[in-house]
Amino acid sequence: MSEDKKIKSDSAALTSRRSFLNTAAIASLGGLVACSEKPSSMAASAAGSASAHAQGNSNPAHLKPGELDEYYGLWSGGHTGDMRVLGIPSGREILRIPCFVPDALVGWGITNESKKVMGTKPDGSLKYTVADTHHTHASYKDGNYDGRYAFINDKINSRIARIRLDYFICDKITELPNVQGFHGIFPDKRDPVDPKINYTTRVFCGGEFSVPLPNAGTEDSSQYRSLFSCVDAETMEVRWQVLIDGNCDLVATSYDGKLAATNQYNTEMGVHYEDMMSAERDACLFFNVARIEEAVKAGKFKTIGDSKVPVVDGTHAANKDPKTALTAYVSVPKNPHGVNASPDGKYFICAGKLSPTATVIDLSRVLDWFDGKLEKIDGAIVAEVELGLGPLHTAFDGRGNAFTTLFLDSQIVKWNVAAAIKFHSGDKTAKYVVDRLDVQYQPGHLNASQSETKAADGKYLAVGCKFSKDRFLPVGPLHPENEQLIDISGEKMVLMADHPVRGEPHDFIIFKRDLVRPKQVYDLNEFPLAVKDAKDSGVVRNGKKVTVRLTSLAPAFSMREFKLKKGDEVTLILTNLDKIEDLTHGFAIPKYNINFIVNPQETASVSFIADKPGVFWCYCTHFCHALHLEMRTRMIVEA
Ligand code: RUQ
Ligand code: CUA
Ligand code: CA
Repeated sequence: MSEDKKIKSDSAALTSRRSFLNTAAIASLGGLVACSEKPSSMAASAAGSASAHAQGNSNPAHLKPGELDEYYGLWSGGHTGDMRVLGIPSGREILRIPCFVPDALVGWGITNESKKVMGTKPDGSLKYTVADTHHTHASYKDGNYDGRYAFINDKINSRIARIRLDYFICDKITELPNVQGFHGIFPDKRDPVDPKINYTTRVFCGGEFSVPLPNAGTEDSSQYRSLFSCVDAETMEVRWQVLIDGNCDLVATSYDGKLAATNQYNTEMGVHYEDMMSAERDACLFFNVARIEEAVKAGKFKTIGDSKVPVVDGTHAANKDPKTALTAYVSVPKNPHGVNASPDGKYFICAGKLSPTATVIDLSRVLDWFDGKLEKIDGAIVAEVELGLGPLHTAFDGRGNAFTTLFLDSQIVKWNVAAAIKFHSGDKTAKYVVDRLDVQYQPGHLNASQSETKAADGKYLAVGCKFSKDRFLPVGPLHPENEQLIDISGEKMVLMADHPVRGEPHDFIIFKRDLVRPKQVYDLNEFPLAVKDAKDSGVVRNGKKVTVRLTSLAPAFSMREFKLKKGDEVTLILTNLDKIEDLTHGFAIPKYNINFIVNPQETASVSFIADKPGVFWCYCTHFCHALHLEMRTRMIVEA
């Protein structure tokens, strides 16, 4: 089929499917998904793998043993509550980084150090043990990743976690006050005012669900509101919040630091989903960061409940005059999902979800509106073009093309942004759809290599397919998800690989491996409790409070046994004195529900009551040495 004919038939199909979408079918999206078996997808998948095979052994997704990947991928784990690190293009999972929920491998949620990061109740137990991570994005410098941090959200308990990208560990978690359903997250890319600050200092967080403020449990939904929050990237404290009309969903930030935005699917502020779909248009809500911070400085804020965080007024009513407005509501079609910044710094793109369109918003015009130079804020819309059914998220190749997931169509559509703008401005000969590729099945997020940076390189596109159906061996009712990798270096997209992944990754970023400088050995001095010399080992008693100091050096712990008395309140500190890369030890105490690891030069501690008398073989759980099985110490608890 010639390119011309293909595009024509595509748009014909689009129109008919669009009218289908506008019928009551939309009221049962879930049903639509479950029964959308698509013979055309199967045919296309065969074609897709054929072209991958055509590449023969040169398929870059198939790395030879010992070969390293070119890119890192950071994946949010979904309701496993962790972050995952993948190598791209191989798709190999290299690490899971625990943050919000306990992790038995490393002892996250067991050690005192990890509990302190996670947050505890007054009795010392963990405040939360469930989480739902959706979005992860990394810190910037000069429009590219600087390898310092990644940030990730927990939708269930409205927490933001920071991951240090030197050790690939979580070092801070903050709970947002007065927010439920914290969903979108995005770091800023530079300061809106100070040109010297050309790196991330803020992280913006979108509150999706509206609640009474403060949350006194009222049923009257006219009292419910959502907040947009700004967290300090260094201190991880909440700097300010904005009270808004409607809700927040995903978040994007501009390359000049001046604007942040969130797409809004519930401008109706409905509490039932029918109400949330009642309006034909919703919005993309823009925040003028510099003005908000001026307002906070000038004391133009209130606080809510026990929270001390300043809250400025970003509602329609308080922001009618563009010259003083903190916020601007750009209208976009019905229940949009996803807002993404193009790597040229010019546009934010909202996908339609319940509308088959993408809306392209020109950021310079939004700034014009704030300056009183654009009469109507909707004048910032430079394109609103049809892409297909259920558009959700958009990625970029750095060559002017956008790639949008079509959830209902189970497709990725590649489209040209400049052509879409031309088409929208009246040139109906402008062909903006460049290519379509069926994916298996129902894609949510997608992202391309370096797509969220000025260095978008248009090589690989990963797609998170929410349903894998028939793509893998059946394993009972719970299917894995299917992460697919697509080669986007040419005009046509080529499917390279399928990977089953444990549920339920959402979003991810892919970046060049040389942008991070990971360290494999800790610095002893980072740990205030470090037992720096095996000679400092021992048991120190202060009444019932007992401190056990221990070191490890393959294949032995510094004490072969240690004695406690029943009822002792014990804190056991273990420093791994091994300096060799990859020499990690574990420490398990049978019947005391304790296991954790110490990496080279790391110190970790656990606290427990020695409530069970007996002999307990504390042993190394992490394979470290030929004498790994012999690596033990006796904990003797005297009755
Ligand atoms: S949302 S499938 Cu939680 Cu990222 Cu769009
Ligand atoms: Cu030390 Cu195994
Ligand atoms: Ca709506």
